[in-house]
Amino acid sequence: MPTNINDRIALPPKDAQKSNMTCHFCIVGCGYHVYKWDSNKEGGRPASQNALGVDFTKQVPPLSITMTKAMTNTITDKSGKRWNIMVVPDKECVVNSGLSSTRGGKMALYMYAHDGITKERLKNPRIFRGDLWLDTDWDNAIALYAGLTKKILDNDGPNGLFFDCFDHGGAGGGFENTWGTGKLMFSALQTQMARIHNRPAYNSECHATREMGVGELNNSYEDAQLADTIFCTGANPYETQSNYFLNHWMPNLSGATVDKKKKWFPGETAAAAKVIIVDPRRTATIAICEQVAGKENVLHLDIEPGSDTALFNTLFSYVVDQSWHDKDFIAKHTKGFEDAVKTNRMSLEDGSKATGISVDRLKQAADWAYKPKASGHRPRTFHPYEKGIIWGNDNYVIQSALVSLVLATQNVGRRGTGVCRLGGHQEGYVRPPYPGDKKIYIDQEVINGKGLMYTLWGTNPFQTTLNAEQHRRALSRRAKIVNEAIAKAQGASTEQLIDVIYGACKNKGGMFIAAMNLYPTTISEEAHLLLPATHPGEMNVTSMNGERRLRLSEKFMDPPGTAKPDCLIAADIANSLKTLYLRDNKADMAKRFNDFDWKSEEDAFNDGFRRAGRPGVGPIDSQGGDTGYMATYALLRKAGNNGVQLPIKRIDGDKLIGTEIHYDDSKFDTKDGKAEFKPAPWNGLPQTVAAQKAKHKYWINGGRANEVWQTAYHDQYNPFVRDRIPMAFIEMNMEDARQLGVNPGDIVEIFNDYGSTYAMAYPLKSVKPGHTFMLFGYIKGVHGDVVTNWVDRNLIPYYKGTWGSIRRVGSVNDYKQTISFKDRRYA
Ligand SMILES: Nc1nc2c(c(=O)[nH]1)N[C@H]1C(S)=C(S)[C@@H](COP(=O)(O)OP(=O)(O)OC[C@H]3O[C@@H](n4cnc5c(=O)[nH]c(N)nc54)[C@H](O)[C@@H]3O)O[C@H]1N2
Ligand SMILES: Nc1nc2c(c(=O)[nH]1)N[C@H]1C(S)=C(S)[C@@H](COP(=O)(O)OP(=O)(O)OC[C@H]3O[C@@H](n4cnc5c(=O)[nH]c(N)nc54)[C@H](O)[C@@H]3O)O[C@H]1N2
Ligand code: SF4
Ligand SMILES: [Mo]
Repeated sequence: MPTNINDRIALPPKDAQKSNMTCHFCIVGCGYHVYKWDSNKEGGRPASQNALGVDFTKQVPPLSITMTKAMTNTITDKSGKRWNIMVVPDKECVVNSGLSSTRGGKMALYMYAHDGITKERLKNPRIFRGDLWLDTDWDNAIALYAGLTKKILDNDGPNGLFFDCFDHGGAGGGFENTWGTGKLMFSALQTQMARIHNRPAYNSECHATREMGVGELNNSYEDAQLADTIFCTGANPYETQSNYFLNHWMPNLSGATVDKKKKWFPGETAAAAKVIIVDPRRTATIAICEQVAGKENVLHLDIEPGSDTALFNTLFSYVVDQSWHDKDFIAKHTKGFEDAVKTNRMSLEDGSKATGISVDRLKQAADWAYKPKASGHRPRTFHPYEKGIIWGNDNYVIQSALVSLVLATQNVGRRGTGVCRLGGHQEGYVRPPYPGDKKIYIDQEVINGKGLMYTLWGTNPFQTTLNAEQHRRALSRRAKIVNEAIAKAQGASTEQLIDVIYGACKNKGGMFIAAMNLYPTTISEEAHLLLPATHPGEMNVTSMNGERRLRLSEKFMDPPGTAKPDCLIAADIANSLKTLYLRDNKADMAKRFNDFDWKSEEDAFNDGFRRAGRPGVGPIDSQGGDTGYMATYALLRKAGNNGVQLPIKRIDGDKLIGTEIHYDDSKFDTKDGKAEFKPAPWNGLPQTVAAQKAKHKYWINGGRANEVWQTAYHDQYNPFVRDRIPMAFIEMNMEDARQLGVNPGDIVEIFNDYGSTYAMAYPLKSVKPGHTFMLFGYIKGVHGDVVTNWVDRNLIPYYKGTWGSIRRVGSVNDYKQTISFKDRRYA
């Protein structure tokens, strides 16, 4: 009998297996160790008797080790053998130095256990036979998927095949999985009808900055420890990039890294960092900064929603007027400065009017960030940003304004500076080029009845897209047409079923929906085929974090049932299509599906990351270009949780040597190496959004909360999260709530011309009148339902910008009794 330990945490014995795992939730990519051992055994308390090497016979000093029940689990392998696992943060990892977070600390709990909270994981392919989900095997499922794909490809061409696919590789990222899916979509099927998991087209989150020659991940986490000022825009890093904030910003704000800074800045004066946070709402991050750095070192610029461009332009103009810009750098290494000075010009008074920030505070921000120091040196100001401006009021123009300000003050390429995305999830982009030359608004195509088959690969647009209600309803209508047809096809062979489905899609406006996922999720309400995927721990997977740190997370357990790595699912589909085309004697078509003969995810890694290379870096060969080919699984295993920062420069013995910071040679990613200023005119709110604002009283801001990971695909089964957040909460102003007759825990409807949704009211003192903040992407209550369909010129949405009306719907007694309505901003 396995020991079922509930009164204590079982310690790993000395001989427990140990492997490395990069946290598969946020971008930060904290290093963890996985211990795995026979569940009949337990390590002893003396240091000599447990694999952690910690002496538990005495009280362990405070904060010397983080270990909770959620960091443990008992799993069962394919043979029925039970194992205990423990997933604990790695002290030696430079990213997190032993810290965990409320998300990463739950990794063990979120590994598959047939009797655990993950028991709903997909174990086998499932097919929806008109009104019921039924299990099937891979041969049957792939025959249907590949057969229907071929029929569409042959009759309608590749653009009948729609994809909504991750660009990071699924949970934990994965160069293996982006490559597998990308090779299938782009070089094999050659469809242009693809969008990315978080936006309605195949495009970039950073068009402007890339065009300006400044890639978005250009420094190291250590630079946040070295900066004089951190100027953070549209992000809430305590809740969304937790250990980057705690392990790298905090020590600088508290003054702990001052001595280290002196080493970096000979002759320069150095003090604890100041921090400027640009966010219309007061966040937990701001509250914590004030505690650690003192209020006098924190400047919260609570700008009017969507007025970031005006702020950056005002600061830019003021800096130039004060002659604080770096004339030498501008002359030698940039172009377009004069144009930007003209177009972006904004006086302090106009800036103050547009942003709602007083002239004094605007000047104070400029002083902190750009005024030369007493020692005569230019301050080192780090400009991190994330979804508040990426999903802000015109992504392209905001980034143009921000990076122009950064270039004028040379706050990139020097240690302690950088203008960087804080990031979302782990990254793992490697794909053949997108086969189209224009961007296509896929959601609109779906709504307009285009396309015949839609594959949702590791995404959930039901909860996360813009204009989500209309999109969901269109999919639902179209899926039901297929259901009706399938239900009537009693006893049909796979070939016959393909004809039936094709007919329903082609002639009746139906759409066949397939999804590769870990769980059934809310997508299963409308999908027809579900294919079970694996996540880190169940496969080997490589990813990089927000400082381009590449690591290998090692497989240590079996996946549930017959679940497969996404890259191998892609290979199954491609190989099946190849066989079908060979059978048809279409050698030219069959050829497109060549080179998917991968036996393992390592083959996909070698084919993609190592051989084909990363876009923008060029083909990988030993002659130069990128040197990613050096990164073998074997070397990455050796490199452990500290991995290597891309791009790799060389190998010393068996050590991969990487790159800490970009542009330290002032050579930027443009043809002539000069960074390019971009004009960024301030235009106010887009028409579509302004129209909602004119009609509806409340700004419906949306975003994340510390304890919830994305669409809550794991969290929804965890009482720790679900009991606290049974449905999406909406923070609102106390007085607004009073006027609406709304009490904490009441259900409210939020609505505008685009849709309507429900949320649980969460009135707070710290929320401004007329403002709200709703948890995004949740299982119950979808913020995207009231997000407009507006996109910028590159089809980037403005998720953060929508206005709506609110009315009280009712109240749920349970919520009132069991949920705390305290402010998450540390008081
Ligand atoms: N706990 C947790 N962490 C996560 C995630 C998660 O689901 N849960 N998801 C990960 C992913 S994929 C991502 S992309 C990141 C996102 O990370 P963040 O961007 O930090 O998170 P958000 O909460 O989406 O938005 C940040 C802030 O933008 C502000 N904002 C809204 N409008 C404006 C505006 O007009 N101007 C400015 N300056 N700010 C504005 C909001 O008030 C909000 O505080 O988080 C990652 N980390
Ligand atoms: N209103 C509003 N909408 C937003 C945003 C916002 O701020 N506001 N933010 C946007 C952003 S930044 C993001 S990142 C998106 C997130 O939107 P999505 O990417 O759609 O959401 P996720 O929950 O990250 O993951 C999607 C699905 O992948 C599955 N999954 C997890 N790991 C794997 C894997 O390894 N393989 C496979 N096949 N499946 C896997 C999960 O079960 C889940 O169903 O939402 C976007 N939408
Ligand atoms: S900060 Fe991010 S990467 Fe680190 S443990 Fe938390 S969720 Fe994981
Ligand atoms: Mo994201």
